Amino acid sequence: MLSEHPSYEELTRDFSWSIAEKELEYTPGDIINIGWHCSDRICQKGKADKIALYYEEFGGTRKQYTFNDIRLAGNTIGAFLRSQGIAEGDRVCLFMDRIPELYLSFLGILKMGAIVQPLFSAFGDESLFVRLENAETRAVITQKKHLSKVRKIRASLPGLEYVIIVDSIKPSELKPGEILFSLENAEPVEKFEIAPTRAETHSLLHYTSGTTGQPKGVKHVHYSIMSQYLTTKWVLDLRDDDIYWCTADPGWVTGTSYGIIGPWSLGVTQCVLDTGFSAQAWYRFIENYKITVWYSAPTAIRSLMKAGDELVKEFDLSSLRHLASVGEPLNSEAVIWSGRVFGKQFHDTFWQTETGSIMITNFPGMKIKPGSMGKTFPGITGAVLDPVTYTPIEEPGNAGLIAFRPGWPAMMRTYWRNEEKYREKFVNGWYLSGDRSSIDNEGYYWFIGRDDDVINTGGHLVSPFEVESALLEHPAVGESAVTSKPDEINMEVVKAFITLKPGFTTGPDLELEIMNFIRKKLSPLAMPQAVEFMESLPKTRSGKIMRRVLHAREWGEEIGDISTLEND
Ligand code: 6R9
Repeated sequence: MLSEHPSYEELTRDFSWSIAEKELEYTPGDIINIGWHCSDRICQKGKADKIALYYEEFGGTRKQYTFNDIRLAGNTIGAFLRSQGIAEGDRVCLFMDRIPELYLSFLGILKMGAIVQPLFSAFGDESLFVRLENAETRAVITQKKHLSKVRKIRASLPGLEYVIIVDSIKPSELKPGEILFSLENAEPVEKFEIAPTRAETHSLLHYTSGTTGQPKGVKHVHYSIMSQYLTTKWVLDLRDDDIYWCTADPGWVTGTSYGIIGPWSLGVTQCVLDTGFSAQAWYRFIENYKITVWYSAPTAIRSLMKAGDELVKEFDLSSLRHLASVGEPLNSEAVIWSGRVFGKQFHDTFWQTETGSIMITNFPGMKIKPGSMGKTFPGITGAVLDPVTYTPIEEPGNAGLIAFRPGWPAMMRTYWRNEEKYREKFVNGWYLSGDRSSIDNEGYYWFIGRDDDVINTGGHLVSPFEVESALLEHPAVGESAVTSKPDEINMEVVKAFITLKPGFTTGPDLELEIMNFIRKKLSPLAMPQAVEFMESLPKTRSGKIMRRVLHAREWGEEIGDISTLEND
């Protein structure tokens, strides 16, 4: 079984990124464009009539697109944006559900040389506002159903010149400055002049949350395709006849690196299911499309486990050949369970918005150690560092900070207009991931936890700072502290601790009101699953709220040094 894959040693020996350059026929200095590589080039390789995308949505609508269809759609959208006056280097935000236009606009924006800024469509107006303001976004492409959120903030965003709506809206419903663009009614553009983007030309701006300050825009370049192409081929094991399903939304990096660029740069057919989670719907989708390679996340896998083994037996899932997971710790039970019910174990992969591509993984040809993330991808030098000296810990099994030597193609180039925060990520020539793990004597990484207060709920990062700031905007809230609490399915969920302003009284109504306030302003992910009203919050003598005291209490951990606590 294992012999059909090269061994880890073979892959790592003499590794060089020129392997990807050669396969993608790229010579350093040439024009390189992700949009072109994912569509035109595939057509030129004789796959114009191959299906690129099978799409299905909750209501049952199905659509399909060949590689020639996506090439044409990319041209048509690119030409439309150019005709409107959108220029190379402008930030164009995608604010849509997982409809085909999202994927096709992604190609179109890149083809005309602008920068894609994907944002999760469940974001509320506040989450949207801070990211559009920070990026000085010039255009938003959205759907009618999300338009009200854009309208609410538009007056405060003078740089936002274009709001483009891609689905059915009556021209009479449009407000000044809003433009209707229907791909179905547009004249397909056969010949399009691709922008002469180079390796280091800016391609994507993905926002990610840190512990402090506003979310940071992670800058990626067109050359990142080298990493995404090769990791998709070697780690996700995609082959020409595969039918691939990445369950991530392109509002997050997995949904772009491996939900668009990876599979399409290889000319592989992929499927998109635009629904929320439902075990039945997911199994039915795999059965109907005969999905062979499936890339998902631990929270989804745990939810499938909860739905039970019996349900699995109602579907024919024999098409599945390779399974992989990312985003949060994949517990060994989930790996073992998947081996039992699907006959295939999930292969864990570890990476970040900042790394742009998979860094640590269980390769198809490698022994899986359930509970471990696996080993570094060839060409990646990784280590766990001593948190004091920032030098590699040589002793196997000792915990340290996960760090990588920069230099792989998909590494972020900076944080958008925040060079200082970017520089803080490097010490002694190492890029600090912000996560902790140990490495065993065979080079396998064992995840321990994050090294900051960022909450990873169901694989999505939430900044406690962002939630705390939003809470303060509620009229009843005096002070707030946000941390996580354990959760069976999502590993952790957001919990808010609040003191009230004089004149307000605690109660379940207020608790619900506050939860909804955050859901609408930020997103359902950032919404606290619990609100605890307190007389006062634990603070240092200098008045800083001590989140870690609350965190330790929620998790039943030792509180540690609280000698600086003011109100103990
Ligand atoms: C791709 C993506 C990155 C953070 C990362 C870490 C956590 C990702 C993981 C994992 C344990 C894994 N994370 N993969 N934790 N095991 N296999 O998720 O990017 O949204 O930037 O999140 O997610 O904490 O630092 P991003």
